[in-house]
Amino acid sequence: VQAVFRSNLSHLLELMGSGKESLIFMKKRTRRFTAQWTKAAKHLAQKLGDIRRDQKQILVHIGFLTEESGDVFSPRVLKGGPLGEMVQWADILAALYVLGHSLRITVSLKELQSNLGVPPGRGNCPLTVPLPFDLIYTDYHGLQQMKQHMGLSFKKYRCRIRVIDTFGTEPAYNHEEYATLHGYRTNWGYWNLNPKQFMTMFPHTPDNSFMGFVSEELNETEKQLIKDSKASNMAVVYGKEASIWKGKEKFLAILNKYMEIHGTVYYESQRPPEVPAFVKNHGLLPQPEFQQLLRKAKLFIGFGFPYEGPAPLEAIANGCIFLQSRFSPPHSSLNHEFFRGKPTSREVFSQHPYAENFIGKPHVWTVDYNNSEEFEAAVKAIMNTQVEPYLPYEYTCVGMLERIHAYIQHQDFCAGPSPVPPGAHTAQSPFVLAPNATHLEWAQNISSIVGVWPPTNSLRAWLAAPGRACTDACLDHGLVCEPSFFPYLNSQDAFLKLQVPCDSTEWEMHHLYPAFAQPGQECYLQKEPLLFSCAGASTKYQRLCPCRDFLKGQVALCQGCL
Ligand code: U2F
Repeated sequence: VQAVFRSNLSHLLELMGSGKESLIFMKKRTRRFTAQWTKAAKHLAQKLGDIRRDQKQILVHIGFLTEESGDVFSPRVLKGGPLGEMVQWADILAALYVLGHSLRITVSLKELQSNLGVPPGRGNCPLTVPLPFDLIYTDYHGLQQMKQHMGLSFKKYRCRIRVIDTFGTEPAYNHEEYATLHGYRTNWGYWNLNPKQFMTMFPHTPDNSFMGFVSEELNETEKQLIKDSKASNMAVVYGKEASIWKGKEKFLAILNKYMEIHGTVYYESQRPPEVPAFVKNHGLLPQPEFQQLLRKAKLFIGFGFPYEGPAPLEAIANGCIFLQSRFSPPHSSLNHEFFRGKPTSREVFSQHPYAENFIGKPHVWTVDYNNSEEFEAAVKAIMNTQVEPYLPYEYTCVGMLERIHAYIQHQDFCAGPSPVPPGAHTAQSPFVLAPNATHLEWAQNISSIVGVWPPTNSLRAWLAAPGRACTDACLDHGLVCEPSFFPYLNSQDAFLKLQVPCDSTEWEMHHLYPAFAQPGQECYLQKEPLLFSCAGASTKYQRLCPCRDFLKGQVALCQGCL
């Protein structure tokens, strides 16, 4: 059956069920975005022309909302608790539905079992029940539940699973044996999935797939209206939970000299003591009213928490400037409680690194909050800075649809190891040294390898400087690291072509390989394909890095990726 784009979302709303506060929040959101999704579907249908898209049978099991994993989020929806995950799941459901796939949605263990065809209580029986789904979207909680209740089917079908994983999972943490041996074992990691099966909220590391969510898009009339009604002295504080405001009196006092400060902090009956009396607190607002508030405001200001949420994108999309603090030293799972135990060593240099690095000035100002003068100067400058509402393409409905479409169409983790390129280990390898002798390119007379996505001819490979991760090394050249290409580079020939003086070559299991070690002039190749990793660096190594181009505003996709 071919997938047909859908424009009516009422059936999806039925599928989403009811009862829980979290589901109510998600459904309101879906309803509110219907027109945007419909428009985006039309747009993408036109762009794709008449390519064949098979309709997939998809199970979406939202593990964190199940009672069996505690469901700590639902009771906090109206009390200032996290909403980012619900925003994302609502948008994933909408995108899959609009793309025309067949959906089942489960938010309890019982529903999960009945959909998997596993009789309750028979989780551990050694049966492999045929799986009626081509794809399963879930989270770490759901993954655990499936492992417990699918018996042997879990192993057989886990290549069909996609794990929605807000902050990401790096390969070193994902590989069970390696994680255990080298201190990367955490509560969450070591599932031995293909790292691309983990899908993140922001494009944190190219080792995972970037899933994202959407934010409201404004048309020209709305943009003009916003510009006309902006109050240049109005600020909204980022933080719906009172604890976020704790100890911020100093900044609030400075800000109060110049601007009228608004908050949307949840409270029961009295003003939370953390929120000073000069702040106009609206209480937690429903999403549409929060957007309205952002439309009037000039400044959206972050105090360091929550990390990497949706709200700054919404603020910027509504024409605010986002002011946030730089973290020095950066926060990570090694030094901060919030990240501790998360399967990544990624260093977070500000409250919202995506806003800092992918958007930046004039929309985003990242300053050192320990320096009051710098902070005050930024506030003053912001009041006199004009900005247009801005939403990166990858966070528009059509951008998200396009990306999920590409993943469904091309990502296949059940196919086994990627095909070896013609003559990879012989003289006739698929790449050549670029004319300027700095990197390798895919040879023009060798076509892209069939069945590999992204298309291999977009491969460009560099030898990174010592201590430089592939993630950064590729960005240095205006490209993005593409882990799917590691297998084609993982050869003696690649080092040879790059004129790296290897005294000897060894195959080992290490998440930084392939790499060249300066002392000893040794070249190391990767023995374990699951450990190929864009993230990670050590001053001991110069890593061999596979990079590719990307579409403007859509870092997940290359020029020839659609
Ligand atoms: C992030 O979760 P949060 O829920 O804390 O993220 P926010 O950026 O605050 O935004 C979530 C949504 O809350 C909405 C707003 C956003 O879409 O429109 N909202 C609202 O409805 N009413 C209000 O008064 C104010 C905001 C992140 F997303 C999670 O992944 C993390 O777990 C969490 C902790 O870092 O931060």
